[in-house]
Amino acid sequence: MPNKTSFPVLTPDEAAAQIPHGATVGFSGFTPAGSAKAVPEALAQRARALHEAGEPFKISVLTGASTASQLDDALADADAVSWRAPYQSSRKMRKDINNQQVQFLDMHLSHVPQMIEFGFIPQIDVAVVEATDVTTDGRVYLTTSVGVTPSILRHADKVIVEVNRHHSTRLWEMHDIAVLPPPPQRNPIPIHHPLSKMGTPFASVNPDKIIGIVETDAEDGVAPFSPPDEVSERIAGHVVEFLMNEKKAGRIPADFLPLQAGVGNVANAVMAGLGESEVPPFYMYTEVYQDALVDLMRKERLLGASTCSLTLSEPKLQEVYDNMDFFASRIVLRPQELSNNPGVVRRLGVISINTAIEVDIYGNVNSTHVTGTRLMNGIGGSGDFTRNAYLSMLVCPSQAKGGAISTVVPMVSHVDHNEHSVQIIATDQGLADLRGLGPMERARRIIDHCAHPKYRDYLHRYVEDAPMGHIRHDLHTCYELHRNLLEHGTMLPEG
Ligand code: 0RQ
Repeated sequence: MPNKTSFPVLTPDEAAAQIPHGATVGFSGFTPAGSAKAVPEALAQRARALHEAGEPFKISVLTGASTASQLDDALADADAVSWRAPYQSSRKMRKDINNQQVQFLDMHLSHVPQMIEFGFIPQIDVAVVEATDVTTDGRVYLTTSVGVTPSILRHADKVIVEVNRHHSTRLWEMHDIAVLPPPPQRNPIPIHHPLSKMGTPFASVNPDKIIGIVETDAEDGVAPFSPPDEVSERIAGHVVEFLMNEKKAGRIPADFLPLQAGVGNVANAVMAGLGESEVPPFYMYTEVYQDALVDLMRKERLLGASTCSLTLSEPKLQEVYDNMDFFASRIVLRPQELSNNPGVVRRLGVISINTAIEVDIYGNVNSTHVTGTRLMNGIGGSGDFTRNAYLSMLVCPSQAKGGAISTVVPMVSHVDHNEHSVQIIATDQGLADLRGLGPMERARRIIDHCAHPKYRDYLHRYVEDAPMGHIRHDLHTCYELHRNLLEHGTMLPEG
């Protein structure tokens, strides 16, 4: 085991006092897992006190992905953020981004480490990272996520380590950490199997940059999943049936292919459904390891997983910690540049399953912006996987907001994944396999298989009435449903 630390021990307030107004701060965290907690919470309090005294205090916040409530929620609630990247899921932060109070960079998660390495985003003044331990020679043993932390540690001017005693000190057994050299010195990445390892079990930092450690025992605070609702179960059913048929047809090999699944209840339902299906035991090459996977692994339905984070509710995380002899060799935790690496995703033949906000009749997908303007969370890793997967699937309920919204529309109001990358769309209504289809066939299949029956006639009429072209669109009416929604609160006012 690593040596004990001998860095100054700071209180969260003392650590927060080291971060000045205007600083760019790189925090650990990929989902709530492994997120810095004590220092950002203290920083939020400091910001409030400064604001009350009439002084400005705002920082730029860079993380791996979304974070624990002590970070994004707390800092947004204190109006302490001016710039944010690359992904978030906090209600208050979202509101501030949509009001232009916070500038937000919506980035592919696999790009973030190299953007830091190339110097394309602001210089990081302070890194605040969570670890189980840090040694005097600069080995930082990370907790439940790796995210972008190795690059933040390399590039920050000063470093604060939150040493969190809540986590298993055996987590390092799962970690596989490497930072890729700049091009053209990049050799092929030696990951040929989801469980291949290529790096070290710790992140490295120049110990002279460490200004102190903060001791904590805070939980990640991942919310447990509610049991899947009927709509999620129906979507999951279509996905599982499709994958079984692909295997029978020989398009998925007998020992299956690694899976990636996004976050949320639909993804959790799909994974639970796969566990109960006749799909053979499989591996995952994914970015988020969530609750359903613990049971699947214990039943040996899931043989192993490469991931960027252990995003587990507290009981599930404890189950993993209590059984580290079993789990440690079956899970690999990597930086997001490797967990989401496009080349590795293509090489391993990953099957990706991510969630959409809306899809259009030609297969373009909006995952991030409601009515093309209001950010929800961000693209996250969905593009890293969708563009490069062996089979790229996008799923969503056929309607949102109690039926006021059709998630199948003539033209998406924002594009995250385009028709060239999206192969399969599934909703509670059914599944559209778009492989090998031209635009008109795609439109008919998506409308008939995925749109809610209430919206099908409208969508068919739209295509038939649209001016001729390779892709038929009527630029006068392609956003009629969205306009109706904005003006009347529903997409089909008469329906
Ligand atoms: O609104 O929160 O007010 O109830 O969007 O929708 O159906 O609960 O689904 O939680 O899985 O989120 C795409 C946002 C789906 C998410 C998205 C409203 C709906 C609800 C949430 P309420 P659901 P989910 C791995 C991969 C991009 C990043 C990604 C996401 C809320 O999955 O952010 O995939 N994906 N990362 O009512 C208006 C529509 C709507 C709509 C849904 N068409 N119009 N509102 N909603 N469709 C993770 C990482 O990368 C770390």
